[in-house]
Amino acid sequence: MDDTQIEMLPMLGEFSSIASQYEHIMFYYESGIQQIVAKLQILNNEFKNNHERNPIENIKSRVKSLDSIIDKMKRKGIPLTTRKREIKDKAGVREICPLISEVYQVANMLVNQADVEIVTIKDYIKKPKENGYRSLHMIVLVDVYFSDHKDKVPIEIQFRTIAMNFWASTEHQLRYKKSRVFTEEMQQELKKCADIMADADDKMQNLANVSGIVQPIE
Ligand code: 0O2
Repeated sequence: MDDTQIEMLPMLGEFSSIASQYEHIMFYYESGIQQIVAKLQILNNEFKNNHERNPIENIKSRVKSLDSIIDKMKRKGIPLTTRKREIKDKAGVREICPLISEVYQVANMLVNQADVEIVTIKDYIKKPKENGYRSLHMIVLVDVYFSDHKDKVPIEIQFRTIAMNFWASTEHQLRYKKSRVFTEEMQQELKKCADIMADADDKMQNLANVSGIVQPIE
């Protein structure tokens, strides 16, 4: 099934047909997610075998719900009738590491694999968003073998530390809660919290470097 099918969103009046398209296409994205998650788990286990510690704290994944796709298209002013692949994070994997060096280490190990192709990289760790959001984002194409053909399935991977994830999860809830109060002051407070998280990440990284448990970031 082709990725463009979900993009050929008819008008909202034809919602039921979109919903059935979505059901079909979920399987395609879930297969890609399974591939990426398996790769990350193998890297984590190998690392544990060789170094007696895990660089990955947690792996989460999801196929974006149809409601979220439509919400995001509205938010970005993308017409629901577009045929372009405007929403690139329909399938997402979030990989959480204790340390910043491990975020980059795991990301490099993954994209060095022959069946994983980088489409885009956005490094919000080196260049955080204005609101303080930090994470390393990649969209990759991963090979998936089906019964009679191979497809390259696009997956968005967000690599973060535990501290970055703590901030982003809480900020997401505050910002997107339907009955929300989200003032300018709250935004400023959140930015301060993001700075505290960034400082904690740096300090933890320094401690880990000094202790010799990880290689310093170049
Ligand atoms: P959800 O509900 O988490 O899925 P592009 O895809 O390049 O056209 P986009 O989508 O803005 O532009 O890309 P970007 O910046 O890489 O962000 C994609 C996802 O990163 C978001 O998906 C969030 O998951 C996360 N993200 C980005 N910025 C922020 C932020 O400021 N705070 C938090 N908490 N998360 C952020 P969705 O669909 O917006 O949300």
